[in-house]
Amino acid sequence: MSEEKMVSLNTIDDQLIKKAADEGIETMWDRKKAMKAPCGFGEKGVCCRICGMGPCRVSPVAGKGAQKGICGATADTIVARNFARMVAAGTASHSDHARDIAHVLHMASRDGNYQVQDEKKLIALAQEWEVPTEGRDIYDVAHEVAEIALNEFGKPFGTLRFPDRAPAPRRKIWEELNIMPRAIDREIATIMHSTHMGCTSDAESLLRLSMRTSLANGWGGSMLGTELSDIVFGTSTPRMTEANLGVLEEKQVNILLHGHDPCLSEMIVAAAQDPEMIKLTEEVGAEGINLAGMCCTGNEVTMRHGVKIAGTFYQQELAVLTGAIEAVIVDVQCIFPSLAPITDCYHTKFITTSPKAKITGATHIEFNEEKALESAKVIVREAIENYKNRKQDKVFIPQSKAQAITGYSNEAVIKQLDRVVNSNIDPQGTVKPLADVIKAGVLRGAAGIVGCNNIKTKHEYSHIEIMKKLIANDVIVVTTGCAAQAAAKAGLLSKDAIKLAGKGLQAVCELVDIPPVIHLGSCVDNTRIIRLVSAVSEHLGVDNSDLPVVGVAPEWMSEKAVAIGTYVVSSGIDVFLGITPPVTGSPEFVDLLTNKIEDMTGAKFFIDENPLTLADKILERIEEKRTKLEARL
Ligand code: SF4
Ligand code: WCC
Ligand code: FE2
Repeated sequence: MSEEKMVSLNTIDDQLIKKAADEGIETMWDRKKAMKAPCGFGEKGVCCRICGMGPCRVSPVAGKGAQKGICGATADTIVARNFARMVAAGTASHSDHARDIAHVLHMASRDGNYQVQDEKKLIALAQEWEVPTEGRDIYDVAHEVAEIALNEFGKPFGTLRFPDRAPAPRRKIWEELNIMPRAIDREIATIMHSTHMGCTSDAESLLRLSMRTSLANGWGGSMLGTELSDIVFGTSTPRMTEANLGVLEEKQVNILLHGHDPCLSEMIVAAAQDPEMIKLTEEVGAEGINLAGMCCTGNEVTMRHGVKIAGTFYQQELAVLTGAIEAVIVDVQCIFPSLAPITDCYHTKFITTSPKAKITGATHIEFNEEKALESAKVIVREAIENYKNRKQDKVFIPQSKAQAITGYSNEAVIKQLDRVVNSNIDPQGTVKPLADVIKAGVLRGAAGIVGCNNIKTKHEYSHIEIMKKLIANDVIVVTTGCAAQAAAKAGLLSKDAIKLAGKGLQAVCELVDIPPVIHLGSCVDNTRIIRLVSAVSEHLGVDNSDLPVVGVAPEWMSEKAVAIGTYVVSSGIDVFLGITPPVTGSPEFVDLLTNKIEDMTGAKFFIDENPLTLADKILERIEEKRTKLEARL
């Protein structure tokens, strides 16, 4: 197959798609074909279904069809409302995930399934929130911190706590724009209210509401997700792993962990090491239990345990097509409902575990946090017992995998940086070395490349092309989500990739002993990126928008990504999108996102579906920001 025709960068994917065709199994590519051309109205964001008088589809091109909805809403209103609702949904998803982790911290106990793994981080957070720690049992502190965290969702008065962590100039901007986020749930509810029929019609107001809600995600729900996960499950340290479908094992029980919530996957990791489970594995004649992760659950467990990465979002069906998976265990988010019919074609069990994500045709075994390990063992047992049903003639495990280093928390990054600190002169434990090399121009800048896969592009082509181009031009890359897994599969998370970097980045990687593309975790962990950027800004005494740093979502698809992009821009960092969001029906809203928002936040969105020219624009913008920074320092 010629390279352009391949669905992804990986030839193995095309082999598996062919296997699907041979076996008469439908995949997302078949459904994409059946979908034909997407609806032009939906694509431009000008379809409104908000009230029962609709749906109203307005024509973005003047003179052709209806210009206004029945209530008089214009294309600008409809586009802005739809965008705001995407931000609300994304914020809800990340934040509700964090809420579950807060509950788990609240139930943590010394002899329970969930314990405090990072006491230092807990104490630091307790002190930040003025919770007494002296002479107290660590679990009392944990429970009080968890309660405060839970109150961040619905407190009736005041604003959120974490925005206090942002650099002072940034907080001032948020205050002036009146976008300092209040309680997390409140911001989501306000958007749902304001976008109800007959409320806000002004596009700029809708954007400001979206910004405030997105900040309740980035400096609220998501940040809680990261912080509390580190406290309960441990703050990650670098570890070696492998990535791509070749990590599946022919003679072991393969369990695919897919979704987002580490409360479940942490327990599955523990259950898989349980002597009772190991014994059962021997009884069924398997040589062991092989866990493999996908999407953010995959990121969470690879960060903390080095669990291998099976693949990214778009490979979820392909993983099943290997015929070698005993169970796909899912929690929430980014799970295709098609996994039910596709697993039916094999012996694979598809097990849903969350009441928030029940899927027709799946086996639902509800995960009970109160009896977490027991619950996880029931699920793992299902997988082990299913090993005997594997149909050898249907198995095809592609022999493709790459080495990767995962698990860089900000703490781990700073520890690496300490290697180059002369402790006679400078204190350890700061971002100074990073700020110094950016200031000096050894590194031209930094990019956070994050987000999903999207069938609208050749999978992973954009991620990898952009990453390669940036590192070759001395821009260090940090990555999360499925972009991180794409990088892992392409070998960019290994030190072997240092040779692909420019001279400056090469020198930094050698000295600090890191790969040129650094895995910072799951999608909620994008908050690690904004904190790292903020730490560098504070160190240099500037605002985030003065730094030569960018966010990039080359292949985004989820509403969560829209919320992330909006909080990143609201945090003063430009965002480059490789997929056009459904906003083009409103030239006014496009102008707000790609131009006017810069007057408000110092950053804006760039949209370009060609990864090569998108990468050029990123480099250009980084140089522009450098000039601005040099003038300031
Ligand atoms: Fe149509 Fe207005 Fe109702 Fe939307 S809110 S469906 S534009 S009448
Ligand atoms: Ni985050 Fe995107 Fe992956 Fe899902 S797991 S597909 S939101 S990047
Ligand atoms: Fe995710």
